[in-house]
Formats: sequence, structure tokens, C-alpha cells
Amino acid sequence: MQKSPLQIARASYEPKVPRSLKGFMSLREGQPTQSVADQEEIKKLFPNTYGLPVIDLVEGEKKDMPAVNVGVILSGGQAPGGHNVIAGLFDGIKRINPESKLYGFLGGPSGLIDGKYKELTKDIIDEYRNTGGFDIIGSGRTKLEETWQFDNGIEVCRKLGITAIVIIGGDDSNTNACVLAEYYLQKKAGIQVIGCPKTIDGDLKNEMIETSFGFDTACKVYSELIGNIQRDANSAKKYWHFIRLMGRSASHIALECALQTQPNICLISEEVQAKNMTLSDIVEQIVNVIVARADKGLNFGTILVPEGLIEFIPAMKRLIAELNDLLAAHNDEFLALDTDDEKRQFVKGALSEESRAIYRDLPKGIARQLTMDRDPHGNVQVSLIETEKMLIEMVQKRLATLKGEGKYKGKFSALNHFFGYEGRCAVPSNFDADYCYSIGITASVLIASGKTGYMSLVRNLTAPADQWLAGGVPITMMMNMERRNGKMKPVIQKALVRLDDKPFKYFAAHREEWASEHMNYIFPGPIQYYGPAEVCDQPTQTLLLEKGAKK
Ligand code: FBP
Repeated sequence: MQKSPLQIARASYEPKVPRSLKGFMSLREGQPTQSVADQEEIKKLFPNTYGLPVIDLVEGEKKDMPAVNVGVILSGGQAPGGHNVIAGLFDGIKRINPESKLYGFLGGPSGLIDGKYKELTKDIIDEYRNTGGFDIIGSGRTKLEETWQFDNGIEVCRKLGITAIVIIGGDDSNTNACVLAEYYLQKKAGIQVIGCPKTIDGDLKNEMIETSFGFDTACKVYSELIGNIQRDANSAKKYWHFIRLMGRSASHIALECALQTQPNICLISEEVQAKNMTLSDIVEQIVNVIVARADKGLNFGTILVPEGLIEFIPAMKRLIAELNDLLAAHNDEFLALDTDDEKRQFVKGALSEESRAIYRDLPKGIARQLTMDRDPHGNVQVSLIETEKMLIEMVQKRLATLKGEGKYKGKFSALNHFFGYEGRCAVPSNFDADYCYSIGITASVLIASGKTGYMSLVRNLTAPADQWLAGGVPITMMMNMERRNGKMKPVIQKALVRLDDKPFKYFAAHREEWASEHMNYIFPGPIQYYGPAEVCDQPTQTLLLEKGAKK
């Protein structure tokens, strides 16, 4: 296979790791822990894994350890650095005992259930060191939540002599890792389960987990592209660029990209919800900036739109819920209608007054998407809705009205973009390469120490890598009870953007200046892998602000 010069160079990159992971290690256990909320219910559901202590890895002495067979699963969407978690895990278990073996379950959690796996040997691991993607074993979105799946897992593990499983995933996958750990303890199956925090969305973080891996690289890739667009906008001076950014529900990616590039506008879904904003309020906010810039002769700019926006607009959320219910109950009737117009009338006739008004004012294409693209559970696939196009259409309409009233004299020409897949499999930044490798080694130490129900933990991430701290955090500590599909379930709390936290406050304090002033754009350029640490090893702005390393 032909390789690029960067691929060749990155193959021999040695990730930087915390001092405590360099030699022999031992564990230091802290005090018993509690879940973030609903302590009684969580304790009852996890009698064996509740209340475990947080663990720190410290330098220790050489001990002879038995070989261990470990299975690893990649779960959910790709995130840069996944291959390095696996490489760290491989190197870690081989360091513990060279006879140890690593098996990769293929295509995500279903690989464990169906017994589809491959042994990951040194040759395979070496091919994938410091590369993006999840292609070493593939990933999938099957949820591990039924006891028959767990029991199949026991059979498969017994066949391969596997006594520990590492699940690399987001909040839901790590919740399931914890359920699995508890089940295997109850069943005395002799299989440990360790989780690792993955997702570009950045919404798996809390008091202990400072960031999920992949967020750093993905945001840097998107910020590079946004910066390039801003330079073009500054040069050509003729387009407004509406840029939708991946991130499912939380707006961490949009916020981080705004902090890195200083666009004219960045919408934050959590703020829209907190202020109970309507779609028209959002359009008005955008239009005000466009008009003000036009008055200065600046008929161009950049607007960042988080992927989950639509679901955070309270009235839109109600409309979507009504559509979900309506089409669940009358889907056949709806599908039997011949024309789009008939379908539109059918829907309008069945909605509440408030939702009908919103549905009527939506651009037709978007209204159609809301009723057509549905997931296997019959819900609107919000991430497929082209919010940026919808906003362009609505803004255009509003500007035309203002022009007619003589209140707007500018020119409006808009282009739309969606950045998501461009960043999910990028070559991991040094931060992600180092962080992920460290997470992998840490998981191997937790396994060798007999731990289960833990998430591999690497923190103090704004310091140089050799000062990072490694350890483990009981997954139950991050849990609370939430309603899912009509039932209360124990889940890891999803971290949305907090309006009282430093990253948002910094953004809010500067956005007016970024909106109107001429020369505020920042152009981050491409990720640098070789060169001075301040160019190559910087963590995200979000992390720097959260940890007080940037004011
Ligand atoms: P997870 O890491 O939580 O699995 O999701 C990451 C993500 O990239 C989201 O940002 C996005 O909404 C979704 O996956 C897209 O999913 P798909 O890969 O199925 O298109």
C-alpha cells in the first residue's frame, strides 16, 4: 500500500505519556465515591460497582504478572485517536506479560455478541499507530443492553480465554460498559470491563474526565477550514458563509471553533434553549449583524451553526414531537398520499395551532425533510436537516422585506457548508495521539490490577504530557437517572455547553466585537505535527479556559 510522507513519518511518532506510565506502576486508591445524582437508585442498580474509589496510578516496582487476554471494541462514531488507544492497550498488556493477547471485536459491539473478532498482532498494530479512523477493527452502533447479548459475550470470551473487555465509546457506550461490568460480577463470569472516553462531540466530560478524545483534532480540522473560508471572505468580500458543524446535540464543537476562529456569529443551541428563542428570534439576530455590517460596506461574513440547533428551539422541539407522534400513528395514511402538497395539507390539518404556524413558515424543503427522513424508530433524523440552508432562506426573505422598507441597503449572497466527516478520521493531533495512547496504557494497568466498571482516566491535560495524571474513575460516579424511551434509566450525564462556564462566558464577552469589527478573524491553519510545542501540542481553547490556563 502506498503511503504519504506524513503517514510514514507518523508511523514512528512516539506518543508522549505521563511520567507515571513510563516505568512500573502501582495503584493508589482514594475515598469511596457517589454518583452525581440519584444515589439510592444507582446504588440499588449497581450493588457491586457502586461507590468504588477513584484510582491514581503512581510509579511502582516491577512485579511478575500473569498473561491476560483482552478484547477491545470501538463503539459509535469515529474519532481521531481510536487506533492509539488500541496501540496503548496492546503495548500495555505486552509490557505486563509478553504472552498477553489482544483481540479486536469487529464492527462494534455486535462483534462481541456474534463472535466476530481478529487477533491484533504487533504487525497489525504497527500499521495503525498514530493514524486516524477506526478501520483497524471497524465500529458500530449496536447497543449492548440486553442480557442475552451479555450472555453471548461470556461464551465468546470463554472460547478465546478473554478475561477483560475494553469498550471505547461515548456516554451511552460507557453506560453500557458499566451495566456489563455489573452483570459479569453478578454472574461471576470472570470478565472485567473497562471504558474509554471517546467522541468528537466533546459531551462526555465531567469533574474527572476533562475531555473526550477526538474533540481536539476534529475541532482543529474544522477551525482550519473555517479560517480558510474567513480569509477568502476577507479577500473576495462577497459571500456570507453559513457553516453547520457536527456535534449531535451539544454545541461544544461550534463553541470551540468560534474560540479558535472568531467568526461574526456563532449560534449556541444551549443558549437558544435557555432564552426560549424562536426561529424568528434567531433569524432576527443574524439579520441584525448582517445589516450592521452592510452599513459599514461589509457584505460578507461567517456564521457557525451547531448541528443540534433545531432540537433546542423549544417551539421546534414541540413541532418535531407532534410530527413524530402523528406519523407514528398515521404513517400508512400519510404515505398513501400522492403529492407533496397533499402530504403538507394532511400534516397541517393535524397539528396544534402553534406548531401549524411554525410548520407553515418553514421553507418547504425543510418542512418536507421533517416528515420524510425518519430513523428506524420513526423519529425525525435531526442531524440530516440542513439547518444552514433553512437559515439562509429565512434570512434572505427577511432582508428582502427590510430592503423594501429602506432599512437595508447591502447585498446578500450566501453559501452553505457542513463540516463533520472531514474531521472525524483526521490524523490525530499530537494532543489526541498522546492522550489516546495514555488512555490505552492506563486501561491495561486497570485490567492487570483486577479492576472493573472503571473508565480509564488521564487528566491535568493543560500541563505538558509528562505531568498528566493517569488513573481510573468508577463509571457509576458519573451516572444519574434519566428518562429514555419512556422509562427511567441509569445513564452517564451528557455534558452540554454550560452558559455559566468559562468557555461560553469568554465567547459571550467577545462576540459583539467579532460580529462587527473588520479584522478579528483568526486563521488557525492546518494541524502541525512537528515543530515548537506552542504550535503543535496546544490543547483546545475550551480546555484552556475551563482549567483557567487562559483568561
Ligand atoms: P458519537 O461519537 O457520539 O458516536 O457521535 C459522533 C457523531 O459524529 C455526531 O457528531 C454525529 O451527529 C453522528 O456521529 C453522525 O453519525 P453517523 O456516523 O451515523 O452519520
